[in-house]
Amino acid sequence: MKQFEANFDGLVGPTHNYAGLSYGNVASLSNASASSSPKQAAKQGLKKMKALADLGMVQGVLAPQERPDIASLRRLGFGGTDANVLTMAAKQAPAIFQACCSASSMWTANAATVSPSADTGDGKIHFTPANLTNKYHRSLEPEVTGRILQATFANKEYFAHHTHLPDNEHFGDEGAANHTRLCREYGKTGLEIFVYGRHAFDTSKPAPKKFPARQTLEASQAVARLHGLSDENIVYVQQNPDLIDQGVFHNDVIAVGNQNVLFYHEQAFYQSPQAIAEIKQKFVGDDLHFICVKTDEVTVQDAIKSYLFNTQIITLANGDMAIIAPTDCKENPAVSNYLTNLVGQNTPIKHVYYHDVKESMRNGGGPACLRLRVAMNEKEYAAVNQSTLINDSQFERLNTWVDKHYRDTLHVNDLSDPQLLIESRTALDELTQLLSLGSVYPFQQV
Ligand code: SUG
Repeated sequence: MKQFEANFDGLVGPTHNYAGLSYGNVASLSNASASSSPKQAAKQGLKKMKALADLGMVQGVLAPQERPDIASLRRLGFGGTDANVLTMAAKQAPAIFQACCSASSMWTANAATVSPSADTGDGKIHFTPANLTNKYHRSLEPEVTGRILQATFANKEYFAHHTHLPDNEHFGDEGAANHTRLCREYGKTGLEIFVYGRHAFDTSKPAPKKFPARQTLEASQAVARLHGLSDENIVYVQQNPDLIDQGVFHNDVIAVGNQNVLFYHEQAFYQSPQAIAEIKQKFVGDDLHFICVKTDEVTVQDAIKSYLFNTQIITLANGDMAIIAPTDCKENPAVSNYLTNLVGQNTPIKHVYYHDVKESMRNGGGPACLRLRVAMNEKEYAAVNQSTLINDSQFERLNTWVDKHYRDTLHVNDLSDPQLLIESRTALDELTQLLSLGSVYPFQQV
């Protein structure tokens, strides 16, 4: 049976803006209060999805969330009409209000951790939505994310959905952004690498001093248990705490893997030699490529600015691998040189394709943040909600939908405009029909 990896990208929502909400994420902080373009952002994302579909990849789309999140604001005591909730919250608690307007669900690498059927105890594909407890704006996502995932992967014969982990920092879970799977073939049992930032229940262990470690070891272990993974197919690796303090807020900002390739910065992991030795020892197969980028080739600062490691490594139909990189990598001389040399080396990576996803990059989200990987076989593919898959006609429909509903520019001061809420709900209502999702949003359930 054919086996492959599908990418499900987050569709950028109509309230995409720069509010500086993510302490520890350099781009988010430095672009706070800049004007955004929700229309351009959504189109840049769709263009990347279409390009991957055109390369022969299976490409899906995950719907955005309902924002402004009126239900969360009501829970915090803002009442009256929806327009009143918006005005009062924006005036009395602007930071909380902005958090409730974020389009951050676009970064679907943080939507969930996914284990393919070849790895799990019951032979189903398992999904655990990430609880994203470290940032209030992101902690609003998991429930609706769970509903969207269930509407996208609805068939219970093939897909198992878990509730997100307890909403507590001890179990802080950021999903696939801190999870990489290595394998010989997508349909064969793989090695699931869980990268965590700190130990929640043992504070004597190393941890960053300045910026938060969003993922805990205990959360990663809980996800592995829920998915029924075997110990011999798991490696837990601690992220280098010094790098978290420099702005590497997720592992996918400094490392990425695909099949038999692990592409990472030499400073990515705490006790790196031990981690690499364990990966080598547990990986089934002998053709494993460790592509380790040295600091004198690309500094950590250049890696963070360009998002060299927030690239997608994909396997093309002819078996070659390609890197999907943000144009920011091309604009950085050290990184661009590195990539040009890399494709000429003796590794499976033979091509680099650059994509402009700058609207997302300004909030610290590169190509890899925008996608959730789901390795699957033909039967599982047939069981996916087919309206969520990108082909020429669905791409056209979604582009037209963006043109119809999205604003060209948006500033944080526009977020309390009651008209934006109406526009956003109208757009999402139509989207649930385009993607055959049913009623996944709170406003559809009242
Ligand atoms: O969680 N930025 C996101 C970026 C997520 C990137 N994802 C991965 N690395 N997988 C975050 O920090 C910024 C929103 C704002 O500031 O308006 C934000 O949420």
